[in-house]
Amino acid sequence: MKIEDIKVIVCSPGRNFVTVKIVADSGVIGVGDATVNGREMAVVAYLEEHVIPCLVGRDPQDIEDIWQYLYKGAYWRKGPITMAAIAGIDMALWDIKGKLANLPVYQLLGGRSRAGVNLYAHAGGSDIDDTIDKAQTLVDQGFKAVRLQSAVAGLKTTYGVVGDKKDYYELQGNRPLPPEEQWCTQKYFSMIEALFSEARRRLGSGVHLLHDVHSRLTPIESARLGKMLEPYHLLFLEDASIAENQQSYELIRQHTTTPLAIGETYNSIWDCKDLIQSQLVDYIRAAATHAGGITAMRRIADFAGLYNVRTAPHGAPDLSPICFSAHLHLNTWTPNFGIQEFVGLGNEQIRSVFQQDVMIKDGMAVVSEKPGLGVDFNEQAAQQYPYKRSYLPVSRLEDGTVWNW
Ligand code: EZ4
Ligand code: CO
Repeated sequence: MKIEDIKVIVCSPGRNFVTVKIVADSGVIGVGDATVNGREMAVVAYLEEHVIPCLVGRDPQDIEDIWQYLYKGAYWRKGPITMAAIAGIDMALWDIKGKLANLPVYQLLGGRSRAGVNLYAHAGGSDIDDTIDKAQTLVDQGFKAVRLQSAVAGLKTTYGVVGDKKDYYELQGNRPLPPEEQWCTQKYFSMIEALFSEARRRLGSGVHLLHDVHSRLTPIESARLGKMLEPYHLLFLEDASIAENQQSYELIRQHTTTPLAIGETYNSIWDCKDLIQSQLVDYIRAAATHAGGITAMRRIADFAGLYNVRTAPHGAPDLSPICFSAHLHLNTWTPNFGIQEFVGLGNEQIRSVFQQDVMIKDGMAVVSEKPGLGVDFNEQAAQQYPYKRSYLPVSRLEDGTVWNW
C-alpha cells in the first residue's frame, strides 16, 4: 500500500484550523489536526515544503517508522511547529490504520479502560456571582466538573472570560494583530479565594472544581495560591507557573496539597519528563496536536502511569474536532486517564466542516465506534471559510513589562 497524496487544508469556520488529509492508493483517507494557534501558516509551510515530498509513495501502515523518520530524520528535533506537523500526519495515519482494520482507533491502542470519558466544562464570568451562575447551569446540564474563571476587577480583560463576545469563536477568531492585555497579581489575589469559597458555598462539595492560572504566577506565588485554595478541594490547579525549568515546581509542591496540572503547550515527552518522574504534578495536559500525535501521547501516558500522574488532555477551541476525537480514543484506552477539557462541539460552521461522531451525555463523552477516528472532513465546506490571520493576545504588567499571557 502507498500514500498517493497528502494535502494541507487551512480553513477558518469561526477560527483557523490546519487539517492534514492523506489519501492512500486503496482510496482510504485519513485526517489529522496540525493547528498551532496564531502560527498556523508556519506548520503549513513545514508540511508542504519539508514533510510531504518525503512521504508520498511510502506505506501508510508504517506509522512508527514515519514518526521516527520525521522526528529523528529532520536532525532538528522537537519544537511546536515540527511536532504539530508530525502530529497531523500521525493522526491521519492512525485514522487510516483504523479504517483498514475496520476498527475504531481505541481498539488498536488496546481497547477500553472505561465506558466513557469524563469532561470538565468552562464557566467564565464577569464577576464571582456570574461565574457561579454559569457553573450552576453546567452542573444542571449534567457536568460533574467545571473550570471557574472570573474577571479580575480593575483589569480590562481576563483570560477565560468571554466578556461582551458571543463565544470563544468571536473572541479568538479575528485578531489581525495581537491585542494587548494587562496582568496584575495583586488584583488577582484579592478575588481568587472568594471565587472558590463562594463556589463551594453555592455549588456544594459534589462537583469537581478546577482553575487555570494560565502561567501568570511565579512559583512562590503559586505555592501561596495552592495553599490558599486547599480548603476548596480543587480537582486541579492548571498552569500555575511556567515550568521551562521543570525543577521550579519543587517549590510549589513543597507547600501545597492542591493537585497540579500542566502541559498544554508541551511538544514532547522531554518537556514533562522531570515533572512526571519527580511526581511534581498530578495531571499531564499534553495534546495530541501539539505533542506529536497519538504515537507520542501513548508514550507520555504510559510513562506518566509509572508515577501516578494522570492524563488530562488540553481541549481548547483551537484544537480541531479531529484532535478532540483523537483524545477520546486515547482517553478511552489510557488506564491512567484523569479528565478531558471540553468547550463544546463547536459552532454550526465548524460542525459543517468536521462531522464528528460522538455522544455527550451527563458530562461524559462516548467515543465513536466507527473505523478510524470517526471524523468526516468536508473539504468543500472548508473552502467556504478561508484562512484569516489571527493572533493570541500578548500580556503586560501595569508598568508595561511583557508578561506570560
Ligand atoms: O489559552 O488554547 O486550558 N486552556 C487554555 C487555552 C489556551 C489556548 C491557547 O491557544 O489555556 O484556552
Ligand atoms: Co490552559
